[in-house]
Amino acid sequence: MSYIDEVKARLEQKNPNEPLYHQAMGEILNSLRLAIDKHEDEYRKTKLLERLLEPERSISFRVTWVDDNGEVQVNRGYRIQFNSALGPYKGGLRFHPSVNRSMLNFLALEQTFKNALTGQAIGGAKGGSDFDPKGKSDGEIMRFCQSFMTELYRHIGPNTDVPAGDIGVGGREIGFLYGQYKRLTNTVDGTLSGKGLAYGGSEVRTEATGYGLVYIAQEALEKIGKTFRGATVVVSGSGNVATYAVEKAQHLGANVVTVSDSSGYVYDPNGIDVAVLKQVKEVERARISVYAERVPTAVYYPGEKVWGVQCDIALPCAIQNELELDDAKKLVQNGVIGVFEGANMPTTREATAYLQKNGVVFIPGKASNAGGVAVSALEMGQNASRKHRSFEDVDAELKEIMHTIYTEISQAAMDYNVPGNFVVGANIAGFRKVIKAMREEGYV
Ligand code: NDP
Ligand code: 2IT
Repeated sequence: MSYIDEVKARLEQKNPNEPLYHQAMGEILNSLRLAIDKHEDEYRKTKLLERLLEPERSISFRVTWVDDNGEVQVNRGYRIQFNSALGPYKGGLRFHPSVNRSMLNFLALEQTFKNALTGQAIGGAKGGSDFDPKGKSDGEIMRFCQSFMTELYRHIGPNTDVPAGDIGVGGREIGFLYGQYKRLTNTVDGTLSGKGLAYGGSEVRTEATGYGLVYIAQEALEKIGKTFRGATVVVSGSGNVATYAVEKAQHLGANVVTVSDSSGYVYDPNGIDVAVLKQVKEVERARISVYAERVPTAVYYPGEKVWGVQCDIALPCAIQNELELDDAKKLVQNGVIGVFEGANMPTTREATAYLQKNGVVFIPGKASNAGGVAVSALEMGQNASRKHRSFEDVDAELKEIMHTIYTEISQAAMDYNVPGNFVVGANIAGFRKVIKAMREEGYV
């Protein structure tokens, strides 16, 4: 059996009931075959893959809080500090009822490769809780965040681990978490990115993931003589990543016709009105169906996904495994040219393979959504130097970072004779950086 297959079998056995982790690990290992086979003996001897795929530290903890009815609630909190070879642990926090160890192992592993691709000195981590923020009052959110941080604070710090947002964790939650961190540590050191501009946040962090996604997609499209200008674009999700992907695609002249949430999707042939979208989702925290009640040209399709809508470009920006094989078939049938992942692992492996086989340009999330964490690292730099950079300055650097990522993943794919296969390119380019540091830092 090859070293890769041996490691894969052993890790699946060691992490039973972790399908998302198996999926993320499987995709990475499959891509790495070309890079590893040449060094199989050395890597086997130094147990390189076993080390790479075992998180350095996994923390899980009790989070108790009192709801508005005076009832005690108990949730589970996590932080997976996956790999610090390149720098302090860095990655978001997800608050969603589906959160479990498998999901966070998958996300922390992806984050390790993604952070390497940004070219910044940051390791990989992820955390969160099975807490469901939907329908909770501001007071409940605050008390939950304070209780969560009452345990987490001892494990993080500006040179140790810097958490940020992810699903269910945006500016409001980061504010509550950071306030409690400061109270407990009596330090103002910036730990946590995605902070408000009034207290150490960076310009462009809110926009960074969606904007970065569209920047890298535009570059890939230009290489094949296409562009966002005049293109019809389908976006899934209506949270942070989706909203700013819609906004930037529109800046570039696209007609974005959908957004969605877990209840259904909205189709607006006139193009999504971003001001209404922000009002409904960011201010009112309402369901996306409310958008269709406000905008006369929009139609709401309950319980359906966006992938059947005719488009040139698709941007999955909601959640893992939201774009399945049947969805990929519909997209190809409708003539899609490019699929660029805003979410983490939104496309199943079967769907990815189908899109690639049918000549669709496909960039995986660990490369295409890296703009968010990249600007988080710029926020860390601003906090360390106590300098505030302008919107234009940070935006220009974000664009440059996305360009460098595109160049590196293209080159890595070419090095292994699979030009245009950005899945292989991203995994190999990320792997090379992480293992170089791991080998130089010794075996522990
Ligand atoms: P948000 O919480 O702001 O938004 C999440 C969106 O996805 C909501 O519209 C939500 O709808 C929708 N959604 C959640 N579950 C499902 C589901 N089962 N089916 C369909 N839609 C669903 O999160 P973000 O925008 O921050 O994150 C979106 C994705 O992008 C995630 O995969 C995240 O890991 C990834 N990402 C985020 C980054 C960031 O900077 N925020 C950076 C890089 C990647 P509902 O309200 O109904 O739950
Ligand atoms: O998946 C991700 O890259 C994020 N949720 C952002 C992480 C960060 O540290 O900004």
